[in-house]
Amino acid sequence: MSSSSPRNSFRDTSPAGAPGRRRSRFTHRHLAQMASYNTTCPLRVVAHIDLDCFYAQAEMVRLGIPEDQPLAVQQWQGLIAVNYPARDFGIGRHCTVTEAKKLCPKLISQHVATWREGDVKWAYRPDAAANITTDKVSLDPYRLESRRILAVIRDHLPSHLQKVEKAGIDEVFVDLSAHVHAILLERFPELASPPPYDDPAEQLPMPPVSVLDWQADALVDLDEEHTEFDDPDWDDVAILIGSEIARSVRTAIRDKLRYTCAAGIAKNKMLSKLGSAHKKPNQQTVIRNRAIRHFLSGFKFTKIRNLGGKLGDEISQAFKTEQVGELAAVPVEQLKRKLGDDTGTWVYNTIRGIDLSEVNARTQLKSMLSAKSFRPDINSIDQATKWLRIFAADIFSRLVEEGVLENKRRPRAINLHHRQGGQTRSRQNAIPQGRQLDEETLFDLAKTLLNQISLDGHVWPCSNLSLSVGGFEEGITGNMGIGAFLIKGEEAQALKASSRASVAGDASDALHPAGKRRRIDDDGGGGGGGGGGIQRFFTRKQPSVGLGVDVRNNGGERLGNPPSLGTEMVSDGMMDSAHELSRGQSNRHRTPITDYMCRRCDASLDSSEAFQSHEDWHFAKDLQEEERVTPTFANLQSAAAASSGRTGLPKTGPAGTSAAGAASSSKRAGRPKKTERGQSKLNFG
Ligand code: DCP
Ligand code: CA
Ligand code: CA
Repeated sequence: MSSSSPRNSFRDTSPAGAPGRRRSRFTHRHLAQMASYNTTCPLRVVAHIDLDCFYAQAEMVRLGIPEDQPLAVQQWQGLIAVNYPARDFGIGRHCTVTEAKKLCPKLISQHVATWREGDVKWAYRPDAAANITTDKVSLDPYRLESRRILAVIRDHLPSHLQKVEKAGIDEVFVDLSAHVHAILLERFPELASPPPYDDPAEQLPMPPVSVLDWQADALVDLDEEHTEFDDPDWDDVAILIGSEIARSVRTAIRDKLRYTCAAGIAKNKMLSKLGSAHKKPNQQTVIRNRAIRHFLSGFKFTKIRNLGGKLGDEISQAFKTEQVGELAAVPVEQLKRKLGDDTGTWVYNTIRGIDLSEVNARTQLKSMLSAKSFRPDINSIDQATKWLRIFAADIFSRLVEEGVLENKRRPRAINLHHRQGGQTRSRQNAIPQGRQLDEETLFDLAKTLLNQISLDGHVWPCSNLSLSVGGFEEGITGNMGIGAFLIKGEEAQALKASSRASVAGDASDALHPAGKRRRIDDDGGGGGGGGGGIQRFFTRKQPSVGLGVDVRNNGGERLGNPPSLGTEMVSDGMMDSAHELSRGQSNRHRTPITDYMCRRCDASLDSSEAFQSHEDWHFAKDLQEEERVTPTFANLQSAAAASSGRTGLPKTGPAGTSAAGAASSSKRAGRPKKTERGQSKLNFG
């Protein structure tokens, strides 16, 4: 709670509301809206904080490596993170270890930790890179660091004034509005007095400041019609306070854990995310409202959250441009004609920097997944069982982190997903409640599921197995009645249904991008879209329970396979016990979810942004491999590239508009068959 009043950075104060002074553009109502995180509030302040070269920093911190030493994180022969000193040598994620070492012989190339059969825990192993067939990557070290960082962020912000959304393994959105509001009232007591005539529509006095000290922040230039000599209004002051808070959060992370990060501060998520990527590493960028147009006009719209991928391609083809500046000249009617009403409106607003999506304070983990793609395929139940042992150990150790031994949280369902070429099969079962969960139980359950799948016959060779648990029960304490351990009727039915065969046979299923399989939450569209959001493009059978079965979209494609743990399939997440308890109260038997699964490597991403960046990575890798075709993968390239159009669909657009993507969904059918690429690609969070 150290930062509720970051250092004051205003100069040249004069009495507020002095005679003859102009009034603010903002009203008392606007000011009040800040306190309630109203997403339409024009004084809203959102920060996006993203760790610099995260996995690489995690290794540097762990190994005590000096900051100027080039280092990359290796997974098999590829690199998955590269620190900034190494980037100076031209090394990037596209490099192989050999190429990178050529560019910089003193590069430290640290392999990720792996699980190995027979060992009880993951470990950093000198020979991991040579053991792709026997080892399985563990990202636990990064998850743990991610969790520590989140804890620092949350500890640093006043508990009653924080709204933090974990948006990926190394990034968060923070809605700072209520916090900034409190600081505004503290610093400018005149704001606390009631509005004249008690009318909230009355304008505020102008801020009693004419110069704001932005310290070391990268300030985006103002739109043409504004100048730095214009007096700042309250939105500038609010964003300045937001940037002070962001800076103090970054300092806390640095001081306590030795990590650096970048931040973007603006009035919404989309802009703050673009801001954090603007200047890296270890810097923050402020996008004042008066600078939004100028800032966005230089971007390709495909860089904007949710505007990449297929939708971005469609737009650039339809309007023959990739530039925001040029697309902004297109009238909304024309956008609607080409893209449909909802998508057209959504795009129109988005490229103008309008994004009313909420910062969603969910920070908990919803499920856990442990998976392996096999190269070569495996051929027997014995081989598969060995992997199940590792998966069970992997998941159990993460459950212990989550407090399963103390009965803080425990999963209620387990799912095994099996892939054979283009065919996927999955089985799900309830995890017996009421007694201590242990690794052996998980292993036994997994074996049972495997046996059920084997009954289908013809299940070998197998190219991928993944085990997941989900349906977490929250905050179970010692004195709860037996009811707490029972699955409610509706859920039980769903579970029963889903433990019957759920075989998805067609090749297109194997290609289904995660966004399409995303389960639909029934919380009324927390992202701000009410019933009109992305939900409209899907139907579902189980209205409220995260243990649903198959879901088909309106095109008749299968959406729900696997892992049928419903919406609770986010594999990486963080837990905060206080927060969790409060959620646990209202959501004892169900937690709202968003879920993006990558069908290429079984990564589970917990936000569309994370999914998008993940897909970007696959895409870049595909391109790179096209240039460096190895005989083994030669036949996979074009299909992989062709299927890399992403579907991390935007959730909801501004009020009343619904998600983009409708226009493109009809064109997604019938993609070419793609083969799994194996874990050498990536194992993401
Ligand atoms: N990651 C990965 N594969 C990707 C993208 C990311 O394995 N395609 C992992 C490694 C990264 C971490 O996730 O360290 C965070 O991803 P970022 O995209 O935020 O990239 P970095 O943090 O590495 O770099 P930057 O400093 O550009 O944010
Ligand atoms: Ca990062
Ligand atoms: Ca990131």
